[in-house]
Amino acid sequence: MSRMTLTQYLIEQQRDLNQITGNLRLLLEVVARAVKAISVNVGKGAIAGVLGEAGTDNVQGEAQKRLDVVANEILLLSNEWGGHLAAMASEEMPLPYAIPNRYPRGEYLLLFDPLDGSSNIDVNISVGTIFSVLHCPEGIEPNEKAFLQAGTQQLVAGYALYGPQTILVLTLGNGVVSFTLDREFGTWVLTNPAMRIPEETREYAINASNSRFWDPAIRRYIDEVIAGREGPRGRDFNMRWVGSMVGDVHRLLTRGGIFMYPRDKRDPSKPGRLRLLYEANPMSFIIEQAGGASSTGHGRILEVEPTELHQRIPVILGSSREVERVVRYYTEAA
Ligand code: AHM
Ligand code: MG
Repeated sequence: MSRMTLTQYLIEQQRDLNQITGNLRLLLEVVARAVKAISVNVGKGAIAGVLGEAGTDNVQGEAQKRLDVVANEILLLSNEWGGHLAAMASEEMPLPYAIPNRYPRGEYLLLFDPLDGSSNIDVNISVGTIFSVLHCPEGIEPNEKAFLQAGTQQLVAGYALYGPQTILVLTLGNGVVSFTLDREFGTWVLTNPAMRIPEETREYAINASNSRFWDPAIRRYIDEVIAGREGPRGRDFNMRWVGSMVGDVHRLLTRGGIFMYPRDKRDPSKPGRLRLLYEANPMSFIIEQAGGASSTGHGRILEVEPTELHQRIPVILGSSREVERVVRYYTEAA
């Protein structure tokens, strides 16, 4: 097996392929180091006293877990002093975090969901970190507005999955690669140089307890896959739902499938559960770079022009043929 490390990979991407700038490379090194620290905390769990509720709510009114707060702090403190960033935005903070004046200000914006799958923390099921890097337009104050860029503008997207192995999946816009953390040496080792989503799939992921709120197109798709061999699809499907988007997306990248957190009619102010800027966009960038597709049901997620930092969006992503089918059902229903 290749022993190429993340550092070597990033240097190659900068020096030989001109895919990233030196500053972006250093920024990614810092993010990868922060992720390692989060992984250590996740792994210690009760020993480090990081399980349970933090006793606070985030801007979306969700109860924060201790590890949500710890992971957010780790990302902020690791990244604020390097000089590569203009500001950071997080699921756990109402407003962007401007780089303190005592540090130099750089040209990039970092967005993250510090700990995705929070409801799985206390039950020892895989959780992760999702992140995205944007350019901060010159002369623009790095306030909320600076972050409101379509997903197509992302320079880098990635996620870490804290599972039996700690894995870092990354796209710089030229395919998707993944690294496994060698816990003995503390290095990220390239373990998949070209992740591709299989086109054909027999697996789907959706929280079916919401089915009474779904759009007709989603109902039709799910009814058909559940009907299996006897139904219009003519084959049996299998269902999986980790409850951590990172875990579900990683399964799609490994063996194909479709993941949906669609629009539902519960609360018109929340058109979907997942957040556009630090969940849907980075994951959509990765999925598309791996040959898959990602849609709201009505259009490509990456082309949505954001209006709010914590905006929510319906998400349908995975193997392209399945995603296209759901989109077709939406068109037919209209
Ligand atoms: P979080 O960032 O607060 O953890 O919320 C996002 C998570 C996703 O990881 C996952 O796909 C979804 O919420 C699970 O939702 P549900 O609890 O409805 O199954
Ligand atoms: Mg999340």
